[in-house]
Amino acid sequence: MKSSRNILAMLVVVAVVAVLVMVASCGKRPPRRGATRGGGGSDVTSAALATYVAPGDLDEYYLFYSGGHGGQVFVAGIPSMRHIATIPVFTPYPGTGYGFDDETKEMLDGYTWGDSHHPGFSETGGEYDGRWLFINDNANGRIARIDLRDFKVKQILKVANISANHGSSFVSPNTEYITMSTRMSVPIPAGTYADVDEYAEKYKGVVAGIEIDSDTGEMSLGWEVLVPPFNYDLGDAGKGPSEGYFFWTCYNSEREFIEGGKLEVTASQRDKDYILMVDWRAAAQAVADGKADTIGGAPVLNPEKVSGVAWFMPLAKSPHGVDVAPSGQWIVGSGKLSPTTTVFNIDKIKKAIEEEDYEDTIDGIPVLTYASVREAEIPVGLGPLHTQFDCRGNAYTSLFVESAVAKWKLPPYDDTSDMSQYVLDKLPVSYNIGHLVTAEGDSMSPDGNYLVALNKLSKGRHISVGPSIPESAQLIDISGDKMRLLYDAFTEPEPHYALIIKADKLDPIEVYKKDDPDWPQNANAVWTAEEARVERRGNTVEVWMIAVRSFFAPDVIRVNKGDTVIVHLTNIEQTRDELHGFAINDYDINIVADPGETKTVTFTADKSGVYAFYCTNFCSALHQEMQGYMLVK
Ligand code: K7E
Ligand code: CUA
Repeated sequence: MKSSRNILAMLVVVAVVAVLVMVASCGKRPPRRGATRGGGGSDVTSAALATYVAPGDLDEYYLFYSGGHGGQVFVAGIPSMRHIATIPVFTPYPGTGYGFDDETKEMLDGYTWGDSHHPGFSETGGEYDGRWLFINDNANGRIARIDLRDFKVKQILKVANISANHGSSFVSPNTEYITMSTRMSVPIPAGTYADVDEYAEKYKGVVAGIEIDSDTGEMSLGWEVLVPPFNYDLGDAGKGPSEGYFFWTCYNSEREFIEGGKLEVTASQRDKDYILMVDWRAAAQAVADGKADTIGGAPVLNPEKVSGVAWFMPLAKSPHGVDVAPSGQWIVGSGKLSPTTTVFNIDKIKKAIEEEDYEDTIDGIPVLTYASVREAEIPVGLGPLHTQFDCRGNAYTSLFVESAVAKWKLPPYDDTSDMSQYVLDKLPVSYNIGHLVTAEGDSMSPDGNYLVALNKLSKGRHISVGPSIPESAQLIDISGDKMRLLYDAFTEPEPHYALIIKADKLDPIEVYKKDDPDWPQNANAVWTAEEARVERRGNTVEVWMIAVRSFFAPDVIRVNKGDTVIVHLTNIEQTRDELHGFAINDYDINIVADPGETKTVTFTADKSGVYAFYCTNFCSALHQEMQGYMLVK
């Protein structure tokens, strides 16, 4: 009797601790003051209180949202939703001089745009570590790395054989690899010709793992896997029990492109498409063992010859998102043309692989038996696209067709007779939601509390700006049983995915300190007017220039028409936000140097005459006087 009471007491303690741990892992709930019963406030005042960040106060989270075909990343604060920065990535941006100086121009490599879709944070132990933000270019097979110490792009990597990199940038829990994948299959290597009527045989899909240097973040190609000519869509990285796997959805498993046949029709004939699964450790090992073919200079594994690397799992019709739950146990896939979301169980997947429980094989890739790997199908609603998670065991799926967010409970389920009982709430959004994101929702310990719905249309919810209207981003409180709409924000074209990170996880620098070992000195930096100079070597004129409130030294550059001119501009300020720009009129040049930064621009003086240069960044009361002349004889 006594011992059973002790056991009961122990169980109670364990339960209480478990609840505390669960609650502790959730972030701070948004204030609900106005909403409390008897509080006297309306829904509107309660929402206003929850999002109001008083002048001078700071937001709790950063929101990093992709700029789509604008090629940028936008930064906002949560809960205010105030836009605070634009990080140019694949597109020149004169506001920060990006794409005008030699270094960033070389990174852009002649491209003037990209299509940024999915930001991915670097992780340590499945948690956002605040070091780097990666983002894919859906147009040109590229991926970029932003350094979160200074919010600037440090590398853009173009990868062979990847055509339209959409299923990217999903990061493994310790940032060993990041996903890339082909959305529109083409013949490989690049430059190979084959007509679309040879699509099924000659066109190829490729998925890749990009290896990350854990000290520097430097990206390089690790491995590629040759896959059938489907369209590889979204991806995610396994974690916990599913760590070591990458997942990608794919559509057009009909593997055809019929001229004039409308892909939307031809790619929607089969009942099921697939999730592709790659064991990235096995892929890396196979490449190390010399099992890869070289195509377009890249190591490519062919599943017809190398087994144990890739598998398919069937998934209902034309899937879009695949999202791994925080525990890593559940893999959630949604088919755009199916009103359900499917939950797969990693234990069942591993068992099916071990027992070779296959229902088919496609181009050497085994297809796991659907009934063996599926855990449940949840009737979430129409047009399910993407799923995010909170800290309380719930999932949130965006419903494009229904323009709503569905909140549902993750497994386990006690009663599977009617799965609709596990759809807990639905909130309409305005309108046609694509992605959605929860606070730290891709980590192993989401904060929950806030969700941002990234909608494709905002019609009528703002004063009119003509035929092209902004997209809308709606902030939603998910800390209670019912979701609560807090705020409408609007964005430039066109956010796809976004990520939310706790503000205190980032500690950006304020200036590039002169003797900071973390930021190696630029070889062409000069810090005094005495060191500043102009040197001529044959037809090359090289200028080492300083910028400081409120002058340039030197302030006259004399060259001959046809000379190559190299200007190294060092902003010698060590005060926060004291930026200087350097623009040469009619030469299409505008570089901007942050405090302590050196930028180089190289150009040909191809027009004779007198050209003024000036500081483009308002820096002092005498900013207008900060100017000089380039004399071209
Ligand atoms: Cu759904 Cu490119 Cu992630 Cu757009 S994608 S919504
Ligand atoms: Cu320097 Cu304006």
